[in-house]
Amino acid sequence: MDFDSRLAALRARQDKILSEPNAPAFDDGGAFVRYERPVLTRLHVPLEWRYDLDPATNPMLLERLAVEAVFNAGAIRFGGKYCVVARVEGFDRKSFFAVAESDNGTEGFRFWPEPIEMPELDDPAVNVYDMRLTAHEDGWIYGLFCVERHDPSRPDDPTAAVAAAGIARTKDLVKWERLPDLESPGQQRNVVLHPEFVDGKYALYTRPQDGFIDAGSGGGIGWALVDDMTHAKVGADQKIIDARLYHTIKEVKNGEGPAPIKTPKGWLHLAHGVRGTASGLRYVLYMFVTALDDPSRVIAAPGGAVLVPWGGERRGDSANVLFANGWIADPDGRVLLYYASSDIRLHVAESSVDRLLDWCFNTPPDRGRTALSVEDRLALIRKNRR
Ligand code: M1P
Repeated sequence: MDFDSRLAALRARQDKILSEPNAPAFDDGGAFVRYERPVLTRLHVPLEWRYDLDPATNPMLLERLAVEAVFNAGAIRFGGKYCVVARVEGFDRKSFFAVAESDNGTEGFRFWPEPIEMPELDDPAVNVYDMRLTAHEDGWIYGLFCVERHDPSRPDDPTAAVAAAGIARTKDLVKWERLPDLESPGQQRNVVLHPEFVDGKYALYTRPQDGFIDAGSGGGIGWALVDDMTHAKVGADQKIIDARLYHTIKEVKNGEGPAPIKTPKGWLHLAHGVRGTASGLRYVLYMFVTALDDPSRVIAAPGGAVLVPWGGERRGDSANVLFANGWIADPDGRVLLYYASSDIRLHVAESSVDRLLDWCFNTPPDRGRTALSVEDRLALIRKNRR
């Protein structure tokens, strides 16, 4: 195939993908309704980002900077559009951030012309990913994300990494002011900024961890107040507000998803829980609600997951993973959740604040033992048989 025919074929395939409609699928769980197609994949990434389109320097039109995955996206309503800041990962394993927008939030996502140029610190990160966006009441949009570096204490081990929380802020999603990384006594990932001041301070959901992958003694989702986001610092006294627990969906680790949504009945949270299986770690999504007068106090903790990887979602770069760090609540109460499957593609699922509150307050909690779980199920069956 010559250059022009190959380019025409690539453009035709991408135009088709970008214009495909998306529709809700039937979902027997009902808390969220998944949409049929992913909203972003590697094939949505503009050709200009991947190919040298000059026939003189790339006569065979080979892909020069291939992209493997588009996933784990922060989300925000901005300029009348539904915007996500996606994690885009090249074949070189380096991730970067890129904004894509849609008119209705469920289809037609298109990347802005260029990826985000995130300023570096004096100690540059080797990789950055999983941005949580928070429109804070101080007027800034904050992006908190994982920064990964080679572990300086183990220079001879090429697999040794350390994770910290990177912090940047913006007014337009284009120009970002990079702030110092969160100072923390241990490693951190999945750090999220609460959208309001609490006792006059910034409030962070944290995820203390001993190792790069292992939470170790890190007990779960933590909480800490911070005076100043331009020099954010947490101590070892982060309060664990949602603990890891034996024989639950969050036995190995957990982490806050997007910034919580404020509702009349409390702050709605979405998080991921991880357990070990014979085929590796399994990531599912779960929810909880915290009090309006104290966002660190859990007032509803439905048992189990709200979404688990199923069907084709199980296939990807890291199989059996659902991960979410972005959602958008519309003024009419509609909630769009942007969740990624198996570290490779981004999907959308729809719900509403009322539906999620119903699910959170009326799903029985995990009472910790199989006998109690049978008790709950029998109560349900017998109520239905009356
Ligand atoms: O591969 C699954 C996820 O693993 C990490 O998340 P966590 O530390 O919460 O387990 C992150 O690398 C995340 O990006 C990835 O999706």
